[in-house]
Amino acid sequence: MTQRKRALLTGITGQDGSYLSELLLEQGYEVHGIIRRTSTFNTDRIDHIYEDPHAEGAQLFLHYGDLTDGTTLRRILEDVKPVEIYNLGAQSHVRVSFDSPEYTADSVGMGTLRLLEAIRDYQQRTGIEVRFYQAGSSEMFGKVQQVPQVETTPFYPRSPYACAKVYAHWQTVNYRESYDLFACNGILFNHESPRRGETFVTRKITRAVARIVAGKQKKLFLGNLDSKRDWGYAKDYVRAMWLMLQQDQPDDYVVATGETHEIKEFLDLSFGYVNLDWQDYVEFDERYLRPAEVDLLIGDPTKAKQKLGWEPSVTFEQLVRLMVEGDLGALGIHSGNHKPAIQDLATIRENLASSVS
Ligand code: NDP
Ligand code: GDR
Repeated sequence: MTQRKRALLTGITGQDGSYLSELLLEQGYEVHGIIRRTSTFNTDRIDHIYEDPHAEGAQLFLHYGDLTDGTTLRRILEDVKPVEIYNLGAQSHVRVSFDSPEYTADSVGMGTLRLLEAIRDYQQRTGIEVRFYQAGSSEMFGKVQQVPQVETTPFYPRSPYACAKVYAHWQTVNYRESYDLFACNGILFNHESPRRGETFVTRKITRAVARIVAGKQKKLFLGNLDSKRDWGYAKDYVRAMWLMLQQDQPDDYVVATGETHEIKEFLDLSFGYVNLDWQDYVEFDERYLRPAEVDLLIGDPTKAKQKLGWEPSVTFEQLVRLMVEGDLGALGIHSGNHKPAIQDLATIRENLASSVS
């Protein structure tokens, strides 16, 4: 019997960690994830694929650890003996990184270095090749210098988060060149899904749409609506991560749709989906502004298309619909198939009230 390939993920409880785990399990991997000890459960996104490790045939295993704790990372690596490691763990909120710059740098920047050091020693000692994926970000491009952004576009990070990601990016390149490590940087542009964290702008909007429809929320407070983002679907993007580690040579890749949209377009589509006008609900709150903003992101995924055979499968309109439907569904509101079936807010609320009473 051939042994299953073992993969180790940091950030398994996050949006991408959950989709990547599903993909790896489908591909026949044994999946190991590092989770943080928290006072309440934080495994919602992976509960549907988790099995009791005592159960015969269990393929998903969880280990307590933290990117700020190098000793534990080393111990987990020794125990699990993975052949692929995906470093997805991070304090990933750009606005929050201005409030907690030191912790952000520690988890994102130093965390990556701790993991790389552990892999270097493990690989040198055992002779086993470990392939490494680093979750890089379009935020590294920061201040617009060139559009669309490609792998060779210079970085100009504009937040503590982005500065820490640039550090992690170059450390990854350095370990590849210094120690012959199979290490890849994905430079991923924003990617979203119904599993997106609730405080990122897209999910904040679609969740508010559903809550407004359900009568649970009256207003939506947002910050800067002028920035533009290249938004794709998270499930497509984790496929690109996996493909990078299946190549003959390690390399760095931009993963993006090649289209950019304003936040106002996202608002138009998501509120429009339930026949509401966002201007009646959205209000400005300066607390959501950042001290420095990234105004325009648009990626050119040509290299990923040519070398990895990767393509995004979901359009911007489909992504918005998926997310609005996800949030409506979570509140028990079913909007019908792929069209704005919600005609009348009062009727929806009436139906909802009768379905829960
Ligand atoms: P999420 O914020 O959804 O998930 C982050 C994950 O990191 C969670 O599992 C979280 O655990 C874990 N984590 C946080 N701090 C630590 C720590 N100190 N040690 C170990 N784990 C930690 O992020 P996404 O899934 O959206 O993104 C995955 C990665 O890709 C991140 O590194 C992000 O910066 C990067 N990225 C994301 C993009 C996007 O658009 N989504 C685009 C480009 C890059 P917990 O559940 O306990 O909080
Ligand atoms: P971003 O995503 O900073 O691009 O980082 P986010 O959704 O937080 O912001 C996108 C844009 O929306 C503006 N904005 C608001 N943002 C939030 N979160 N909340 C608001 O109320 C709000 N109002 C306006 C922001 O100013 C910004 O211009 C995401 C994260 O997933 C990173 O980890 C990842 O690296 C990058 O995407 C690529």
